[in-house]
Amino acid sequence: MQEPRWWKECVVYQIYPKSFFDSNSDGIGDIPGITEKLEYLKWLGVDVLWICPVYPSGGFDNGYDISDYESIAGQYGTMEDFEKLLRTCHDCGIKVLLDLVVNHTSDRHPWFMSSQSGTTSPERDLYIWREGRENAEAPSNWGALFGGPAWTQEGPGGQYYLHLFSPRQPDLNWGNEQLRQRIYAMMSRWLDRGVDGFRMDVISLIAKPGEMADGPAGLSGYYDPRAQIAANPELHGYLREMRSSVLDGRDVVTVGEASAIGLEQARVITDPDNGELDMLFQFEHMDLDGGETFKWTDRAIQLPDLKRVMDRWQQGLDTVGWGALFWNNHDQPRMLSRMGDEGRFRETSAKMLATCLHMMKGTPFIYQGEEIGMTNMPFSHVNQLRDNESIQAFWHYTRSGMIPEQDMMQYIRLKCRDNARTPMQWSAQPQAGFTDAVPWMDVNPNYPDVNVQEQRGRPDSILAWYRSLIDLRHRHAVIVYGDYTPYDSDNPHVYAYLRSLDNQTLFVCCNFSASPRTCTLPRGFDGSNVTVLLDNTADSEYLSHSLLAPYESIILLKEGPHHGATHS
Ligand code: TEU
Ligand code: CA
Repeated sequence: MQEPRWWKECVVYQIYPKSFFDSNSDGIGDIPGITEKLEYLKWLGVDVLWICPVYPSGGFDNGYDISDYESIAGQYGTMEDFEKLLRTCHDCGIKVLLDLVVNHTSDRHPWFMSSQSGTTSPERDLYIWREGRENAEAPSNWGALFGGPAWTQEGPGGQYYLHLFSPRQPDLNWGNEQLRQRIYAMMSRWLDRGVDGFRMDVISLIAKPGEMADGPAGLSGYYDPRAQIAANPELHGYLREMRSSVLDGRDVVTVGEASAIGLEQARVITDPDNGELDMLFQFEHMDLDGGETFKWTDRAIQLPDLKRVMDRWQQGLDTVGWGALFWNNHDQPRMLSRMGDEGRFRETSAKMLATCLHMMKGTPFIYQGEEIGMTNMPFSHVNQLRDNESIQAFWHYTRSGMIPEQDMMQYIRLKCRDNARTPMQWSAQPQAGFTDAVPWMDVNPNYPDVNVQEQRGRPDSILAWYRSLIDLRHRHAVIVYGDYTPYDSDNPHVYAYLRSLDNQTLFVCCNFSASPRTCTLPRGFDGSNVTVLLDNTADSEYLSHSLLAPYESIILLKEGPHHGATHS
């Protein structure tokens, strides 16, 4: 069994503050709004909050372009509001993680303003500047994730600066010792305030290779360097230095957002013996419905692919390392719309998806609204969008003629990040009880039927189901520390797996389809020593006939020796 740690036994709730709850009627969610809803979060049973950036920013990427790491943006409140939130959380036994965005800053950060003031600036080297090539070509054909080149020239004949996301988000130079020390000092001051750890934004990309050479260009005409950067072994040195400079001796947790990281590297990064990060988010399962035009396709995630990826990561981190489990976050479309059913089986499929994730090995993350079955937004016009990733993509692909407008709007509805950023649906009151002003972003029109208030009193609601899953994790060590064994791996419609610890075996079986499906009971699970911990389907025929109803998920607990994954 892995080394017991508090953050392995907890459930984390991710809050996107701008869309969570507006306490002062300006249409924007804020920190006092989070404090007002803590009673709900405590009732839900979550142990930790991850709060997305609330710092002053350049306003380009909804806070992921920071212009001051150590204060609070006025729209969210004051530092006193934050300290009150932190105190109130700790008083009710909830820990708080902040978002650490240190791969880049805003171009409005004073550090960058100084750096770009000229080649003699003492802060020039805090960022990544390179000479252009002949005939005013950029230093390399690297592309930015939000479109266009990853290099911007500071002026005629001037140098170029690197920005992996957008020109408004210049990348910091982690090769610069002074920069690293500034980041570590800032982290230490937040931890001294009592913060319990960090979610680390694109931490896998901070170590740029010395040679930033051209790579094979994609359809965009640019090369996507993220996999190459993430593979740079220098990353481990920075993470170990961060641990020894800031984190050692503190009982805090670090969660790396590690796009483009492979399993082997993830094992190195989260192996506690290496002193790097405690856990990380991998994204292979979230990229399964992408294509040549990035996420802008109507391709869907296929269950066999999801099983292959999740089984590999579950087994890969089973004995060494630790994963952060998620289906949803502020960058992803709602998983209920992506792999569940928004119609007749909305509640059943939402519960099934939750079961499948929460019984796995790793720390589960719930993204705001997921626990009540919020779905994607039926966007009808680009003017409803607020995310520059979506807006820039819409105009790029339609104006270039690569994707017709109506197709692009369909891809936007399926895949855009705005889907996750519509206001939290608290009640059937106007604006879903999120605000009594005009919200910064439209509320999903299904809020009269999908909201916290309607579900909080209903024992068969999605919300009640999440509370039960969280409670099970708190009460059963086999869910946290049990070994993971795939089961019926070739079944194209059912995702099943086993968890085993000491004398207990858990069997988790999830029908991902709208039709009845079979999945043979594992050997030894047909006896009297089996308990049904949860089943989202009344009058289930699974135990009697191995028949799963549409989107049925069932959790069985067996006391006694583990027979392994072979069929009965
Ligand atoms: O996301 C990193 C990242 O790669 C995501 O942008 C994701 O791959 C993409 O949005 C999928 O479309 C982090 C933050 O979570 C995201 O909100 C920021 O926009 C990004 O970094 C830059 O800070
Ligand atoms: Ca507000």
